[in-house]
Parts: sequence; C-alpha cells; structure tokens
Amino acid sequence: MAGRRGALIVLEGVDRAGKSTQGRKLVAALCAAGHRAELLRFPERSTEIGKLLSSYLEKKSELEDHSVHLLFSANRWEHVPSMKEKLSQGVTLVVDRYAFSGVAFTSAKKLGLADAATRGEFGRERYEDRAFQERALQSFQQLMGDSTLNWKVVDASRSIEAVHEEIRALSEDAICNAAQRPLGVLWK
Ligand code: 2DT
Ligand code: MG
Repeated sequence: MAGRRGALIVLEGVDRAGKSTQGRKLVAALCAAGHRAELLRFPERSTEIGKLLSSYLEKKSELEDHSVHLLFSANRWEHVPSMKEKLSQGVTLVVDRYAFSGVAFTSAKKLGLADAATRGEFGRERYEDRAFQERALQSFQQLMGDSTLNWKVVDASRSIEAVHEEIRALSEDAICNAAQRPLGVLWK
C-alpha cells in the first residue's frame, strides 16, 4: 500500500535460541504474503567497525568493555540512515538483535564473574557460555519494562513451525497497524 511505513520488528534473546532461523523464515513468509520485508542482523560484521567486533567475538582480539559497548552501538548507528530510508519507503525490517542485546550483554558482564564468562569454552565465540547467557536473559527480562517497544515473549522450546506461526501472526499485525510501536520479540 503506497505511503505506508514499514514495521520495525526486533528479535532478541540468548544465543542459539533460533532467532536467525526464525528471522529468515519470517522474512520469506512476509514476502510470500506480498509485503516488502528485509532481514538485518547486528552486529553487522561487514563494515570496518563490524570487522573489529567480529574479531573481538572470535577472541582474536581484546577490547576494553566500555569501548566494545560503544563499537556495538556505533555499528547500529552506521545503519540507521538506510534503515530509516527503507522504513519510510514501506519496507518492513526484521532485525536479528538490536540495542537490547547491547544493554543485556554488557550488563551481564557486571552481574557475575565476567572473566570466566567472557572467556567461555574453546572454539566458541565470546559470551557463548551458559552462565553468561542466563545473566543476559535476566537482563533482557528487566529491559522488557521498556515501553518504547511492544514486547512479546515466545517460548522457543516449541517446534520451529509453531514459533514461526506465532511470530508471523504478530508481525502481520504490526505491519497492518502502521502507528504501532516497534514489535520486540524475546526468545525464552
Ligand atoms: P550473533 O551471535 O547474533 O552474531 O551475536 N552482542 C550483540 C553484544 O554484546 N552487544 C550488541 O550490541 C549486540 C548487537 C551478542 C554475537 C554476540 O554479540 C553480542 C552475541
Ligand atoms: Mg552467536
């Protein structure tokens, strides 16, 4: 429909919960239903800042905690102009992690033994550690009090199809209701 803004749909939650799989399926389903929709993910590792973050996450480099927090933020800001442009052209954006991951993962460092948690297991990316992820989830739950997003919690222990159907319906609703707040989906 001409003139209608696209919806902003943010997928948040801990690692390996199926956000990326669901993000891809969601965009495919929305496009098949005749909407214009695109998938984005943060960190977006292809830019100069994204490469610094990728190397940090792969434990190939070390960065001071405040400084890495700001790099994650800068990595989102460098995409804001094109995101605004797309939304105003009516393209719905499905975003795999956004600012809530920024807060949840940084604050999870302070909730426990940050060293052990951020070192994690060999062969895994930084933060991919059970105790760390649990603290990040606690932090996400606190952040859901943030009313700038319309938050929904999905139970990720169900089948891929069941989760897909739920978030597809929520997303259709967000697209129809252009005045609505951005939709936030938290994986639990
Ligand atoms: P992926 O596994 O989704 O690529 O994420 N992270 C992410 C932060 O610590 N701060 C942020 O602002 C964002 C967007 C979460 C890689 C890791 O990066 C963390 C997991
Ligand atoms: Mg990961």
